[in-house]
Amino acid sequence: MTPEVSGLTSGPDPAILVIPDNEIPLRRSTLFLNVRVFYHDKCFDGACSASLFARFHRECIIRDASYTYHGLVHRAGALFNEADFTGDENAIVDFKYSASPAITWWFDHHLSAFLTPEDQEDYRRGIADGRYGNRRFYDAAYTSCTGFLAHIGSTKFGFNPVPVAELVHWADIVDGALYESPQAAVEMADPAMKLTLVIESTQDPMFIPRLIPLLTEMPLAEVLKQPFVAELLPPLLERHHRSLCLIRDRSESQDGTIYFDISDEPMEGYNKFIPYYLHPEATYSIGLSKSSFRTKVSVGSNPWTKTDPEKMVNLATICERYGGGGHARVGAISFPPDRCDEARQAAAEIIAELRAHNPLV
Ligand SMILES: [Mn+2]
Repeated sequence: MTPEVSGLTSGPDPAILVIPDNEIPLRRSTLFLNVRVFYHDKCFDGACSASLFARFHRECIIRDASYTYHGLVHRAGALFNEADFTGDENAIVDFKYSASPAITWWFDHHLSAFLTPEDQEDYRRGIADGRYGNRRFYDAAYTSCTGFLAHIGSTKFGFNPVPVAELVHWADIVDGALYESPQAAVEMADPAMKLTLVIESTQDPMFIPRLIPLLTEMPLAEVLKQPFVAELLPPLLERHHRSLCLIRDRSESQDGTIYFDISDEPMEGYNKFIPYYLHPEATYSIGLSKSSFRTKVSVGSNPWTKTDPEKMVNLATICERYGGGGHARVGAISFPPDRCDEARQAAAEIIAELRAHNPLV
C-alpha cells in the first residue's frame, strides 16, 4: 500500500471508505470475469464473430471482463475438449454446438450446426424449458455469424450495431461469397479481402487472437496497417499472383467448361474464383492440383454465370460417382498424392460430360 493511500484510510475522517485487504481478491474476481471465446479458426467470419461477441458482452453484459480467444477447427472425432472450458463464461461463435453445461453462450448460422441428433435435442429442450433462453442462438438464415450476433445483440440486449456496420457488411460478403464480380473476388482491392487472405493462411497460433480485438476497435483499413498484420501481406499477395499467372498459362475454356492442370506445381491452395476471372464466359471449371497430402479434382461453377440455373447439373452428384462430394454448385474429389493418373482420368471424363451438355448452347 502506498503512503498516500494509507494516509487517507487511516485518518479519522469517517467519510472515507476503508477496504480491508482480505476483500481485494473477492473484488478482483468479480470485476475481472474471465471470458473464453471459442471461434471458427482461420475464417474471416469466425474472427469477426469473436470480436463482435466480446464488444457486445462488454457493452451489454458486464463492463470489466477479460477475454481470451481460442480457435476451433473441424476434424474427425471430438471437436471440443471439455477441459478447455475453464472460463467464468465460455462462448462458442460461428462453430458447432456443444451440449456442455460449461458453455454459457452459443451463436451459429451453419446448416450443419449440430454434430449429432443428441446435440440438437439438447438445444431444443434447453430452449423449450428456458435454460438456454437468451444464451444459445441459432439461425441458418443468416449469411454470417457476425451479422447474426449484431442482430441478436441489438434486438434483445440493446447493443448498438452502427459502429460495427462495416464489419458485418464484409463478413456477409466473405462468408456468403457474395462478391459483386470476379474482379472483387480476385484482385483483393478491399481491406477485408486482404485480411481474409492473411487469416486463412496464417500458421501462427498467436496471430488471430491478437487480431480479433482490433476488428471492432478500428476500421478494417486501419487494422491492415498495423505492422504485425501489414508485414504478412506481401508474400501472400505474391503467391496469389503466381497462382493467377500459372492458371492463366494452363487453363483453356471450351464449350462452357474451363480445364486446368497444375498438378506438377505443388501449391497449398489457390483462390477458387481465379478461373472465372480469367474466363468469365464459362459456366463450369475443372482443376487438377496437388498438395502434400492429396491430388485433387476441383469441380466448380461460375458464381456470376448468366446460365439458367435449371439447366445446370448437380456437381455433388458427379463428384460422388468418383468418391468425392460437395454441394450442387461446387464439389471435389480427393485422390492419394501418388494416384495422379487416376485423378486425371476422372477429370477428363467429367470435362467431356460437362462440355457435351453446355448449358449456354
Ligand atoms: Mn460463418
